[in-house]
Amino acid sequence: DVESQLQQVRNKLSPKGDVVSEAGRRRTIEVFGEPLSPQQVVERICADVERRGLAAVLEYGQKLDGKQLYASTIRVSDEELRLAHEAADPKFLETIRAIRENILRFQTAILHKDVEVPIEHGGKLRQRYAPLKRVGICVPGGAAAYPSTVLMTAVPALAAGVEELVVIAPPTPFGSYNLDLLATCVEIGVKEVYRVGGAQGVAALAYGVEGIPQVQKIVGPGNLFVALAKKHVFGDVDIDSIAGPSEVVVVADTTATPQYIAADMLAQAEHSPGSSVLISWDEALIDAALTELEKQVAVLERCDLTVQSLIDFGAVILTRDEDEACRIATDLAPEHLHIATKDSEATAEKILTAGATFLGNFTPVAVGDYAAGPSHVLPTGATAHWASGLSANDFLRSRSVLHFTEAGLKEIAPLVTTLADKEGLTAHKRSVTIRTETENG
Ligand code: HSO
Ligand code: ZN
Repeated sequence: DVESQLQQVRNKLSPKGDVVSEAGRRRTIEVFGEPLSPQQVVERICADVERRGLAAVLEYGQKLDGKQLYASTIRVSDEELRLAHEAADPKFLETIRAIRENILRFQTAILHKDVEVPIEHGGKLRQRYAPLKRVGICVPGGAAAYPSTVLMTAVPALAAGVEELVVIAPPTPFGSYNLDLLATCVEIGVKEVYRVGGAQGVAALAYGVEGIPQVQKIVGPGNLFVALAKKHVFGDVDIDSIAGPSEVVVVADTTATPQYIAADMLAQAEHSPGSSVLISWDEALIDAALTELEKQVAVLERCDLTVQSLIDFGAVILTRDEDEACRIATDLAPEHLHIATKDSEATAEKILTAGATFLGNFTPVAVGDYAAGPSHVLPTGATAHWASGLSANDFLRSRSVLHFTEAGLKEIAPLVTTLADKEGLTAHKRSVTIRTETENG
């Protein structure tokens, strides 16, 4: 039946890696001489880093990442950063600068602005915004180097006015030993980079250790240990969302170009795991897209991985009509939604639950991944029902400012006193009436 088929697609679309999957949670790890769940391991690491500081961070780096670092080498030195920047291909740096400008322009435009609302009988209410001071960014370093992740997290923070940006990346060739990654940091103005990853890296940022002052918020993707550690330290610091593997839902009609659709689905599957779902009410379009998929995947560099990803996390859904397609896409709430229909703007209005929506024939998801302006850190695994992508506004705190005149207070006083009476808080009531009630009433 339809519901059970849909559930199958939901499962495919939400692999969530091992972050929340049964298999991931049930796994046991022998780091502390006894089999423990990933969560227990992360809790122990975090507690240990909180208690013993840098010594614990360095020990876990040795034990888990197989890299012996010291208090003097855990921070990437200014000299190393300078050399990495010097060694970088000028064309690469030019690209980073151009993308930085794109992100800055968009993120600055969407920043919350201070708001002032007048009080009718006197005074004003304000909402005021100020940037966080110090933010930590986790950059993964396992399967590949991701300068784009530095851009898509650090530049929104810069747009918000964050002064101190700290990058942590594991001590790997794709992590904090990656020259392109370091050059990107330099190019956009990140001066603090630490060779630490995993739960110990998150804990170091959250609690602060010798040489790595505490941050106020930790953002950025990571593996199971990073994700669990971010959850663990939330409350001591703020975090962004917990991102799972990348996903796309493509909604297409007969006007779509099968070649483009296949290319977009492959781009997502290439993340391996990456999930691609095609929804259409046009059977011929689906057939053409599938034929194209087979043709295009064969010549891909990462062909085997991509095919496996398609098998494990790919799906095609033939619906009765556009409305049904939109209902299903809404239910799936994908990280990326691509709409290739005759009137993509109109279709988009019917699917409001997506991290980012890409319209028409000339907006492949990859432009959002790399260069357009909105951050590519987006809600996955159907969390787009309630979560939003990372933006400059996530690096702002808001505070409200209230300023009543005497006349304004007189006007609102009865509302306060009635509720204070109800709650039995007489001192609250008195703090108002002492100001509003004169001798004669
Ligand atoms: N699609 C990923 C972002 C990314 N793609 C990085 C390529 N590099 C999550 O939105
Ligand atoms: Zn991508």
